[in-house]
Amino acid sequence: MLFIDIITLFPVMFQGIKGTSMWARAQDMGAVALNIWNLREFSRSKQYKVDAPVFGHGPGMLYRVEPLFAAVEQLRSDSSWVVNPSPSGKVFTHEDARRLAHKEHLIFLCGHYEGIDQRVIDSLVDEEVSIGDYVLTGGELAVMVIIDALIRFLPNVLGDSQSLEEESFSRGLLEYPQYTRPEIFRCQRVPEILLSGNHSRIDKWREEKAVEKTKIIRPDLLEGKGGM
Ligand code: 6GU
Repeated sequence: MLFIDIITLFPVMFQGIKGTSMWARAQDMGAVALNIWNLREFSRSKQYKVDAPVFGHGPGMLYRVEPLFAAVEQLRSDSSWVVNPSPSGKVFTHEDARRLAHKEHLIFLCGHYEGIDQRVIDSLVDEEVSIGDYVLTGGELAVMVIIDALIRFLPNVLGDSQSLEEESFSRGLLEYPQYTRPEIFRCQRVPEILLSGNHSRIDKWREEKAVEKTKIIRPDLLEGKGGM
């Protein structure tokens, strides 16, 4: 069982996803235990203030250190791994999802405004992760993306274990095109070969299509594979 604690000022953002689809399934089967904590409840100041202006000059508010220290120090144990989502972190990949899925306990911070006080990062955070080269208004969506990606690696969460192995990125290729019924829709036919029943020819066709697509859309994935 993987324990996940999320510290956020906007717990409501997680309510929908927590009870939906694979997230619900993973919790129901005991693969993951998710707890959402309101950062404000860890603030001891009268007005429950959790933010303050940045020292120096320029605009922006930061998360104060005290509530974050109180939260992490209450929740963590020796086996905890603290992740701070941030556009200045290392870009999150399929391999990071697999690696995080093998931890015992993950604690996610969700910064807003301009971010969090550097002392939190220096003393509490094990890893900073970005989900891509753009800026979100807060860490919650990034945390959802990260958890969604890692949940797929928890044992038995995906019904058909093949779908994990065959997918894009495990093989370093984008996914080949797939079709279902009907065979003809608005004059567009399903490629004949997929109806042939010939598994080895279908596998070969899928591989070719995957390489073709990867060359056009993500040539960087083929670098170093002798595929260019
Ligand atoms: Cl992890 N957080 C925020 N706020 N923006 C991002 C991000 C994370 N990754 C990309 N942009």
